[in-house]
This record gives sequence, structure tokens and C-alpha cells, in this order.
Amino acid sequence: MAKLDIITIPDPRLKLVSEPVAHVDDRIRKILDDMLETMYDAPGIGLAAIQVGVAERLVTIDVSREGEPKAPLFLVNPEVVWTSEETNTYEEGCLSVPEHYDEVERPARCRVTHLDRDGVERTIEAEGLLATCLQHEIDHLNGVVFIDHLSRLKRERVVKKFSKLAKVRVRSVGWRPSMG
Ligand code: GNR
Ligand code: NI
Repeated sequence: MAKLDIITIPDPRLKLVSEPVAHVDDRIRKILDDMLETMYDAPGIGLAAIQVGVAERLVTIDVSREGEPKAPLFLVNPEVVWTSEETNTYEEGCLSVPEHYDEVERPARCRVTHLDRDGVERTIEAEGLLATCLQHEIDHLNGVVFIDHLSRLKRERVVKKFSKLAKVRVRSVGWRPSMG
């Protein structure tokens, strides 16, 4: 297993629509295992492959609480096939928007079909945090980040802050002692 680097906004790769996976093989299982390790290390409760720069429809999730047994989920080609009329508002965060949290309203319950780590077709009926997390991750596969659900004013503020941070990072990486 290997820990991967997580990309952050405004990296344009986060806007890509990820490609469906044709076959769940060892290459896919290796990416999923590396994603899970990266997610646990971050730590986060979910991760979409595009967050580690891989534009394929792969997601890992574990919403088990501290002290409880780990409950990793591996989802290949996940698809939301039903959502409830009733909605829920959660304070969401994202590993690609570090340390920014905001309320997002989404359907409270959803049904998601996917292939598991062995390529077997599965259906998940979810509510609560799992329902929110599934929708957050599937959004990533479609190039949508949770800040896209905020008002334009809020979103532009967040993007501006992270754009400035990215420039500071580029400047310090580019710095050489000989440059004075
Ligand atoms: O770790 C995460 N926490 C979280 C909290 C509320 C709603 C969604 C999430 S997902 C996030 C990890 C992440 O960025 N996944 O894409
Ligand atoms: Ni996210």
C-alpha cells in the first residue's frame, strides 16, 4: 500500500468528469487500497480517486466512529439511483478544501448502486452521514466539489483564499538563496 498526495482547489483536475471503470482488476484494487490508506491517514471519511489525481470512477468511504471496528467501503462506478424528497443539512468538509467547513443541504436518504472490490454488483440504502458522504463523493466523480453547492459569494471567497495560498506555495517552492 502507498499513501498518495491529495490535490486541493483550485487544481483544475477537480473539475474533470471521471471515466467509468471497465473491469475491476488488480490495477483497480491497488488504487482502491492506496486510496483507503490515504483516506485513513488524512484522516477523512471518504475519498474520490480524482482527489489523488486519478480520473476514474472509484470511491472509498468509512463512516465508522473512533473506537468502533473499521468499516471500509470500496465503490466502483457508483450511481445514485434514488434520493428522498426529505433533505438534511450537514456541516461538510473536504480534503481538497482543507480546513473549510460549511452547511450543505442534500437529500436525507439515497440508494446507490456500484461494483464492490471484487467486481460484484451491490446496492446501498443510506441515511444520515453515509447518505451525505456518498453524494459528496459521487459529486467529485462528476467534477463537483461541495463549495459548488454554496452561494456564489461564499464560493468565490473560498476559491480566492485558496488561489492566494497556492501562489504563496509556488513562490516559496520557486525561491532559491542565490536569487537574493
Ligand atoms: O472527511 C470528510 N468529511 C466529510 C464531512 C461531511 C461531509 C462530507 C465529508 S467527505 C470528507 C472527505 C472528502 O473530501 N471526500 O471527498
Ligand atoms: Ni471531498
